[in-house]
Amino acid sequence: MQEKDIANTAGGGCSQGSCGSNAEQMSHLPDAVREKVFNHPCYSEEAHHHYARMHVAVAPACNIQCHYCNRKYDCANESRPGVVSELLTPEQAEKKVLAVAANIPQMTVLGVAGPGDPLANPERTLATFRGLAEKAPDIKLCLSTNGLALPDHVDEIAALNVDHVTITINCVDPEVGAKIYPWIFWNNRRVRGVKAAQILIERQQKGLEMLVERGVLVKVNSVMIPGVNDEHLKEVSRIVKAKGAFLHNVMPLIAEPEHGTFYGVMGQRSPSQAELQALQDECAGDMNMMRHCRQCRADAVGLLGEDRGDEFTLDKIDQMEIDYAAAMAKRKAVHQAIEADRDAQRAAKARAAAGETLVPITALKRSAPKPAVAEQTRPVLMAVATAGQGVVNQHFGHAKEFLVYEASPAGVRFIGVRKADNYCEGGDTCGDGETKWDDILKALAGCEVMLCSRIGIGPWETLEQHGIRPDNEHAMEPIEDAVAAVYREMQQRGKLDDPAHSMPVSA
Ligand code: CLF
Ligand code: SF4
Repeated sequence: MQEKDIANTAGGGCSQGSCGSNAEQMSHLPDAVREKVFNHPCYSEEAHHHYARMHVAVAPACNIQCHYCNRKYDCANESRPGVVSELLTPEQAEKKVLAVAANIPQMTVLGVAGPGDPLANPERTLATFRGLAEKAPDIKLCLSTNGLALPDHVDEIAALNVDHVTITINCVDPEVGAKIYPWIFWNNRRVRGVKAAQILIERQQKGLEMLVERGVLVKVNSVMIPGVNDEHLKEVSRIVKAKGAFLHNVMPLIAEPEHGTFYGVMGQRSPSQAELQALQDECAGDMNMMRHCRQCRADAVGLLGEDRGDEFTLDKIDQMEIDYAAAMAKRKAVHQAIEADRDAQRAAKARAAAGETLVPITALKRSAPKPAVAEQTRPVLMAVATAGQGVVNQHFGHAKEFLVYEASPAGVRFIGVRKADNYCEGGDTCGDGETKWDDILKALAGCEVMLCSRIGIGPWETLEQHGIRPDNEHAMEPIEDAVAAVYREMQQRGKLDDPAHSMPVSA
């Protein structure tokens, strides 16, 4: 099979429109592709519950200007704007990666994603990869780029076994591109307007084709900018899939005046949750969609959604003695334990689906005491507080984000991530901390249930007053099983009869 065909096969098996690499969705992939994605937290939605990534900020310069970027901050193609990362030399980066790998054995992927464009700084980026390919061969290498310089470096990227490349492609039409990119720096001069966008688009498409030809998995990131490229992104999705991209990650524009970006200052609005989800669903007909992106900073460390960078500052790393051979053995053992755990979760899910235990959402109609009518089978959004491992295992008060799932008779599907500041600072009296209810309620908009491992009386009552039912009965259960079980309970209690609850996602 040609490499291009291998990448394209990923598109066929994703019935729910999420990343096509969950357990059952991975089964159809060729072994070579499955090996590349099974423990990559961005390329596999399931893996992101178990495995961590880290970024090293070695690439300060950029060769284009995006209207959503302020050069003081990290590259907004892969990161939230408004955060600044600590710039490292390739040698410092190498040291940091070895330190993190030894201390966080779940870390499987090293990405270079900024703070500028990694391929506008090719010496620094490729030197980092070269050092790590030799010293830490068990770590997957990953790269994120705007694509302008990509065709010049594809051969070296492939030679260094960089298996995953993200290209940010916001348009395939130069007229649209001219509204996003005021200029590019090309062949030692600044090019502006439609011409600039045309060159950038051609280089991105050529880079995508070259990577696919060489068997490198390509993820495409797109920033959804309402009124500029939102409708157009459906065409982008179709085209990049046809060229062999593995995954499409449509991210919301984040534009605030205080970030000092062109869009922020001009009042360009961001998409709502509902708009983002609707576009992701429309693109999903043609393409595997990533819905669990956290828009990480360029020096992020840890599971997606957590940032343990403070544990690995240069001064702290200097104090660490690292025996990487011993660390690799430990990493291998930890990865085996994770895979055993994933296998057990899959087996439990298979048993449930076969009707042996609880939560067979496919059996919802079988087990419900009342005949199914339209209102009793409406979809329900549920938010989940989790700290990883794919289970409901976080206190409500500690959640900095919620994973949102939709349950319906068709099954449980992952919808996306909603960020929220945590409610309290820990301790046994969950609920005593400072309330950030505006943020939390915005994050939970449209959700009828919030599953967590624990919650205090005060926040319980507040959530109920806002029409969100807290549920801590399913602590430590696999998330999808827990969501399915709650849906079945709602159906059995007639809670799906009230169509007034079938509210759309807002915020
Ligand atoms: Fe980093 Fe990006 Fe590689 Fe992942 S992040 S370079 S593909 S290892 Fe992942 Fe972070 Fe989203 Fe990026 S969640 S911002 S998609
Ligand atoms: Fe900023 Fe990244 Fe765009 Fe460069 S590619 S202008 S760093 S957002």
